[in-house]
Amino acid sequence: MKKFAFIALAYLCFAPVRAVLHAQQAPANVCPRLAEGSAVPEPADLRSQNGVLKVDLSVRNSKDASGARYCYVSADGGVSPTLRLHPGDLLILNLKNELADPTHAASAITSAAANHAHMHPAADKNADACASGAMTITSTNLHFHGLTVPAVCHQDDVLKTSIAPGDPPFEYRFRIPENEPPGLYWYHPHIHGFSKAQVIGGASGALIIEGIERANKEVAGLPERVLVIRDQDLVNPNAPPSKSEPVVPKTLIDLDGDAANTGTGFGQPAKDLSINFVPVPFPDYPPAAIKMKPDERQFWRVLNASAITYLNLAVLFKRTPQQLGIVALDGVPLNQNGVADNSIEWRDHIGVPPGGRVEFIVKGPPLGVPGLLVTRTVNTGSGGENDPNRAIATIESTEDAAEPRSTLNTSPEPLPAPSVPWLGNVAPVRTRRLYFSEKLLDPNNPNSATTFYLTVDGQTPAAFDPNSDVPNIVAKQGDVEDWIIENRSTELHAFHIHQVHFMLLDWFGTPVNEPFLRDTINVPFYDGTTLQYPSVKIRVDFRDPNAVGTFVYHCHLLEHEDGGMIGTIRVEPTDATKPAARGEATKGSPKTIAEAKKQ
Ligand SMILES: [Cu+2]
Repeated sequence: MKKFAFIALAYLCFAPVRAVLHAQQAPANVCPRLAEGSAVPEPADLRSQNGVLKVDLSVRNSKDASGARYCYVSADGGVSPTLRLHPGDLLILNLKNELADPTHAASAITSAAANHAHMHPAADKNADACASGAMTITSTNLHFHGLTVPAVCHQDDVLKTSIAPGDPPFEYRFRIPENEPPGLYWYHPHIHGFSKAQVIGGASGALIIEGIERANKEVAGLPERVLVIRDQDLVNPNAPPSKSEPVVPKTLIDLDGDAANTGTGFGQPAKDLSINFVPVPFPDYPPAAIKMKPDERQFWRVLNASAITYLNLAVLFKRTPQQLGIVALDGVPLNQNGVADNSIEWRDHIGVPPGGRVEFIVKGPPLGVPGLLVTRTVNTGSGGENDPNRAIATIESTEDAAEPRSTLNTSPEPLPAPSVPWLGNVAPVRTRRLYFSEKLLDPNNPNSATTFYLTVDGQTPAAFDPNSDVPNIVAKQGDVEDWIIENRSTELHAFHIHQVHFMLLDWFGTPVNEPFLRDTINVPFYDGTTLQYPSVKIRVDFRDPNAVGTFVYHCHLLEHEDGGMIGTIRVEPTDATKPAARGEATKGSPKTIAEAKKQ
């Protein structure tokens, strides 16, 4: 559904102008994309050494016929590299903003060179990116999705941190907590009102906390493959659906150009997909190509970095779905509960919401049998976007297939047992209720602009106000809380909370008590027939001292987040975790930039 465009416009108008862009045409290859049908490349890897990963990244964009492209480029030219660190490692990431306004005429897009040479108005040198709060289409910042690092500037604050084009490189500097679960995390911009534009353009990358084979020895020694699935504006928006599809109702397009859910599993998707920047466009979905040795077992780490597209992944041999052995979701091994031993969930399809990750064991097809990675359709509700069935990549079995670059350790030392009781065994101190809702500007026109709300029950629905310092929720460090999140709209939403993970207790009235953690969960849509609005119940973990501070929860469909579906929570320290008293507790996880620099 369409976001309330003038909200974003309002931020543009009120945000201080901190840089004037110099007119210069961007080179076409600023953010390279591969040809349709290409072999799926591995993202570049940047690995920590001696406990430190120091990275210089520039975020860049350019514009071509199919829209604005964004990417991160490292000092050695790697595009949107995978950052690989171990628990306890220090990340020092210098981010240079080289963005230009893509909504401007093409001539206004600046090249990286122009940014370096000309974009330093005197006022910028003193602008404090930590306090700026300026959310514009050319400002940016980073969120380290899934990591339990403090929500403070230079670490994982997204409420005030805003880096303008022309600012000197901005330093992110924090230590990965010693107890961070090994798995797949990711980084992306979180600039309110403009996250969708940047992420759908391709601004995202994977971050891996190494050592998952220490959590689950079943994956020891397996070659690993990182697959980043992104969505992007349609390359062929005017094409009719492929003739090989069943006849489907005429596609409905809402005002912002998204295809409304057809409910058939087919028809024009709202967005195209790409896999490691190999586009797989509508209507023919020419698949990218993966080669594996016959019957080889690999460990696939899949990130749904889409701005609005849900995935429901399956691997087919001929047309038969194969069993995929899920080892971790949302960066956390399934057996992180300290109960299960080498637990693996075998499924023949896996739903992954925008922002979600899934890591699984997959077996390559036997020689001569064609394999296919697909996403099945996701029913997003009558108000949601169309996410049809489509191919993503062929899996060809061949003896001469190159091995992936990385292989997990063959003889891992097991991780220590968790130091806190399993979340499912902790009594919540309270239950809160929240709900998703939407409001049409013109209630009689389903295609009119929509505002998006995520409201604490009892409060008045209001689109997120980035200038408010009053949190929607105040919680206490050390506590565990149950949250019931209801969906009063006719489309699916993906609830995500920063800094912490949660356990799914109940999904649409069915107790599930999942014995593992997530950081993003689908909340089913209201179809007008049930007596109650659909809801999920989650148990949220505020025990980690790194989660102290003010941070956000929101819908991970970035169009919705940008349109107001976001709230703030302040987790207050207990006496034992107040900064002055923390001493030993803060070791290894600095709270301030000054503290980090001392380490
Ligand atoms: Cu949503």
